[in-house]
Amino acid sequence: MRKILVANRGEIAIRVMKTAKKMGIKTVAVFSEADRNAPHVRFADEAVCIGPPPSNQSYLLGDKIIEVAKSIGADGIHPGYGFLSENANFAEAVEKNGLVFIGPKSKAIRIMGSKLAAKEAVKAYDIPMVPGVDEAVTDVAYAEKIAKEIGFPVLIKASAGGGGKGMRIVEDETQMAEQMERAISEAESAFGDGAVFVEKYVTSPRHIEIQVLADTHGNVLHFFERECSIQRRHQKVVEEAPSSVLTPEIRAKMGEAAVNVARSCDYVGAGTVEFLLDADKNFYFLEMNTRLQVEHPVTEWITGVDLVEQQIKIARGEAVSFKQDDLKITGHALELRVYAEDPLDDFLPSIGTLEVYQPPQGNNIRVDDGFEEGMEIPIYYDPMISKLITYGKTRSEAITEMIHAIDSYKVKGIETTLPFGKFVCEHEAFRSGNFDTHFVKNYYNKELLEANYEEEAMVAAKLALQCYLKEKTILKTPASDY
Ligand code: MV4
Repeated sequence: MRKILVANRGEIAIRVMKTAKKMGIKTVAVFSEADRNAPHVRFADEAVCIGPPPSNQSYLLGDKIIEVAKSIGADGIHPGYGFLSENANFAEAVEKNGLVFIGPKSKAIRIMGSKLAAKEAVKAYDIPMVPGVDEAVTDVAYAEKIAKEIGFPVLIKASAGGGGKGMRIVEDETQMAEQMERAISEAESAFGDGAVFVEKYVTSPRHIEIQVLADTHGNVLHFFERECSIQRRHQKVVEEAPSSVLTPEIRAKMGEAAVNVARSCDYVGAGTVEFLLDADKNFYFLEMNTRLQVEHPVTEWITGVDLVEQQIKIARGEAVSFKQDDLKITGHALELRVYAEDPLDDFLPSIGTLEVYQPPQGNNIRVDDGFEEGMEIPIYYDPMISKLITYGKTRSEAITEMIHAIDSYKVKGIETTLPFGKFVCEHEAFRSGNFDTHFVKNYYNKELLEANYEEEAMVAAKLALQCYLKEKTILKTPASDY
């Protein structure tokens, strides 16, 4: 593979190109008119404009991107995450045009894109799943019967769903008919597929996912877990590896289950298997994400493996050169997603120009970003401006490092979720590891953040006063006192 086109923008486009360059592979960026001056465009060896700012007129135009790739002589396409990354038709079209899709085969994307198909595929393996039905349900009476068997509360989920869309909690049987109707119509309008199913609702789960890598020679390895329970309205905020609650035994069992999920769909490349962990540490398979995930850097840091490099090698047909037993967890890594959102104003998008933008630096800090000082944040895309990743020998060291990194991250011109990240890192429930997916809802409100600001303002005022008093005594020396 001599030249890779990256069908994405922002931090992930740069992240992929960095590894391609390291491997001596040429890079091609595609960009919308809004991104003409974006860093990912300048970072690439070549760049091609593919259309107007809205993603459905640029970054989502699969056929156009394939045409660009062919005309510029690229042999592979890396989709990053989001956009076309989990579009089975795109993956198929790339291959049909004689190019390599740096990701799984379209078959695996299709199976895992449907939760019901995924459940069906993993049946041949012994994978723990939440009690419930594994077929589409349309009949309210049948749904009620199932719910009574497994016990309320239950959750209605859309088969084609993702990111919490099309999910409905049902507390008791009086709500079943109404919630079924809503879930089905929501699923139909959001995904064009009204298939829903019913599961026992796990009330206080942790969201733990396992990174896997599968090559075309039958090797499937796992790279341990990422803990992603700290999320707000299905948007992850802080991720870490390893999880503070897994024992080596559970970790090994989850890893083995994840490898089997990958085998069940003949997976190739990097993928992530999502699990719920209940309060008694039982784990259940939820779904598989058939892409490189936003939070992959925490796994890279604790394992020392460049996952993009592995993706490219696998796409070239190479076998993964190490064995499961070669992989070890070393230290602890945290990732904070920095969004252009105002945590004091219900996380509304904060639009504007990055008048000051100075990310922190240090041995235990990694910042993956796609912005520079002076740039405007385009309104057309995801509001994530960067990922702040820190490392420590222990979890506590990684947290301390994160707080320092947040403090030295200078951003002016827009509001960001950096102060919110600090709030999480300073919170007792986070520090003790005693939290679940309800952390933000249970513990966060803007008054607490405002109190933090006031405290900081007080410390700053006291320091200023100390300085002033000290200087005053210096100024009182006889020479200047006339
Ligand atoms: C669940 C659940 C509780 N019980 N399934 C949310 C998105 C999708 N990936 C699955 N999700 C959930 N499925 C059962 N049977 C709770 C969630 C859930 C959740 C999962 C992971 C991370 C954050 C979450 C926030 C709310 C609900």
